[in-house]
Amino acid sequence: MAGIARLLVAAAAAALAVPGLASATERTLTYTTGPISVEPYGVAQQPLLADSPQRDGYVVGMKAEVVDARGRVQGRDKVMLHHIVFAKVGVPDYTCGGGAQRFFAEGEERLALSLPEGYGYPNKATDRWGLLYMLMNHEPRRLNGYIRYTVRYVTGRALTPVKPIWLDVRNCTGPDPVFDVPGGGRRFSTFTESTDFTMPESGRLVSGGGHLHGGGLRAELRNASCGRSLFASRPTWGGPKPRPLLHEPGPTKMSSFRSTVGIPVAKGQKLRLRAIYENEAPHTRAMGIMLLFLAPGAVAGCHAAPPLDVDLGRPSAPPPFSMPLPRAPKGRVSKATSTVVADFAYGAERISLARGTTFTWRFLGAFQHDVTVVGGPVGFSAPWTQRGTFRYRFRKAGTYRLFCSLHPAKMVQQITVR
Ligand SMILES: [Cu+2]
Repeated sequence: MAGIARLLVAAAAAALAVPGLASATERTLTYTTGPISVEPYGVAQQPLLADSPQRDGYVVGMKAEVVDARGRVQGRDKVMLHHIVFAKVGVPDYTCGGGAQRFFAEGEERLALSLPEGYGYPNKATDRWGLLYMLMNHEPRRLNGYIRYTVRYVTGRALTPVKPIWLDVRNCTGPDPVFDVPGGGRRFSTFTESTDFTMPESGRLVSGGGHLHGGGLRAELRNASCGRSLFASRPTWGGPKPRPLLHEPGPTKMSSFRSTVGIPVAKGQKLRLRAIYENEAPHTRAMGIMLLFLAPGAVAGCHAAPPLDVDLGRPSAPPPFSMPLPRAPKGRVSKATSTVVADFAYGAERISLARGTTFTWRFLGAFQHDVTVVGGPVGFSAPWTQRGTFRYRFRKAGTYRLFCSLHPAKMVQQITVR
């Protein structure tokens, strides 16, 4: 009897729900890219045009993952999703301008997009999407994978439109917006990079989350004009550690917020993003990003933030970490003060220098490479490049372990400074 009553209630609810929403639907659309091939222990990155919904509507949620040919999700022990960034092509970015509006990204922390009820990112059937991926294969065999992304999409109903605000402490600096945390500080010392962005319009921030790399403590959002802290996105650590380690592991989750009311921010006010890292050890090629969604609307003056619905995870301080080189450097010890960076090898892998020496790397490969400290007294790195030189003056004695972050299993170097 109770079962039948429940069925009747469910049927009545369904009948009531249908007429009011005539043609309103939320669908989960799934798209898969063409095959992506990554060499053993290699890194692959490429921009692609990406399939997108073919009807006018609103994106209300999104997530992406790497799958194999049979559709099985490849976990972080197999492939590391450095990042996948989705952008609307031909639309200026909110903070950077240009011809691609960044509206969703996933990194190692796998932060899904999920807007609060009633809000949506407007999308037209004619809009074109692009994606930029950077994947790292953690296995000793070639990865043949695909990026599969799902879009929760609402049609037939007007939602409150949101705009994506991409804040990055190294914003608009190109495809690799990284900075180096030098390390060598006392215990509990921190290193901060920050950026300010002046709001060109008023509205309410209804969703947001951060992106940090290994060593990150928090990504903090402030309204600098009002002297108010708005939100701090905090990292959760843990998960499998693939061997050999090809990069310092990043957070497995970053806390994010949603708010139907939204955090009020007025035109002309300055949003400040601070990426705060621990500075006892070096953390090279670090990032500090926060993606926010703004529902434009009238706001004036300073207001307290409403209570936020926070998906917290299990935040903690980053675990102490010392990165070994993926393989031992080979060859006799060189006292030269320069070396070449060729395709898939540094000219000399073992180097000994006197303190105060300036060392030069000369790039001459057919592919991009870099120089990245993974451990040592000071963290520094060279940008990805194919040509030119990079110089560094070694002021601190000790052993520096370096690799090319794009070819970490092949290109290693150890520099001992006396
Ligand atoms: Cu390289």
